Amino acid sequence: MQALMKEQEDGGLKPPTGLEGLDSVTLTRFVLHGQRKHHDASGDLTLLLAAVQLACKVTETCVRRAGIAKLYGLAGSGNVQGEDQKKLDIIANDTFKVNIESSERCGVMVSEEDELAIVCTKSSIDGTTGKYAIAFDPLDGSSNIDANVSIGTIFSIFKIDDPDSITDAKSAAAAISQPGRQMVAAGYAMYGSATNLVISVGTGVYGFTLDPSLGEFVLTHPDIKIPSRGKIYSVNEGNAKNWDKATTEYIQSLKYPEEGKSSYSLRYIGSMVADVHRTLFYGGVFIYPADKKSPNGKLRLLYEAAPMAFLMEQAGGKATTGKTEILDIVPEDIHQRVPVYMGSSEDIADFEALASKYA
Ligand code: AHM
Ligand code: MG
Repeated sequence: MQALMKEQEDGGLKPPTGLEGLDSVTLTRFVLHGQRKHHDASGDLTLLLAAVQLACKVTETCVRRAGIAKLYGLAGSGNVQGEDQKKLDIIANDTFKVNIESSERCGVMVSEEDELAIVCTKSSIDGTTGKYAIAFDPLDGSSNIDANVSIGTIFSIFKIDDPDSITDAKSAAAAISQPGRQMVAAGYAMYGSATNLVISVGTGVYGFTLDPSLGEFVLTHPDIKIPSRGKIYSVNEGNAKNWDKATTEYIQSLKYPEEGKSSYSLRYIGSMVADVHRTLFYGGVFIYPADKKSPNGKLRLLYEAAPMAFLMEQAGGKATTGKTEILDIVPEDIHQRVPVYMGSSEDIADFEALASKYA
């Protein structure tokens, strides 16, 4: 009885004394625990996160079986960015859309794969519009799919001020066009050698690993903090001839440091999820700059740059475009691109000092 009372006091996050070795904090329990701490919480965010979690599990199953089930290769269509869609891109997109709609807690969805913002159907129980908006890249790192290299899903969740004002794609886009600082949750799933789900609801960053035997995400990395300085830089150096002066000089300084300092190592996977995941754990910088060919860079604000910037800041790191903090940008377009420089606070501060020299 005493053990049970102890568990109730802790909201279910700490196991009764003596039983710690047997305890697993699942993502579901973690989110419910957070909800219980907010007595006025309706449970809507919990239901939405449960839908996202399930969509991640379904997508990871498809990714793991892709070779066997013949899911590699192009689907024969293109998306709004003019990029070829892979079969898995479409499966992942449909999986996220159907699960999020079914939660009935979301009013607006924005996907990398859909040109327009989507208005979700109203609740079948009380006819209300969900008060959350979600933006997602259902399968990031598409160029790595067929080579079985780590890929992932990225998402950001916002609260909508006036859900009843959403009637069409335009009002849906307006409702989700909020700066990243107003995000209520962000996260990513990485389908790698293990499947991780890393999430923040604005109170630190928590990493879960899918236990395939249980089918549950289990807390493995509580309160992730990025080292304040790292030894790795991550950028597509093949674009170097088109970089601006600040980026060129910064990368040069990492490769040819002053006497007595060690040069940085280069690691570039080409899946943002995997490159940012490594940066969170090992420190250093992840960069996708603007260049002469892509004046705003490649990565999309709402469902790539902003959610990752949110996680970086929550973990003690920084994220900037070189001119402004990524989380301060108010989106002008749901598929807007921004230059990205994110990672360890001291490393990004070094870059910002250089960028201000060329501003
Ligand atoms: P995608 O959403 O079509 O997969 O594109 C985004 C990806 C990121 O994961 C990654 O950081 C970047 O594109 C890699 O681009 P590049 O191949 O130009 O280096
Ligand atoms: Mg993508």
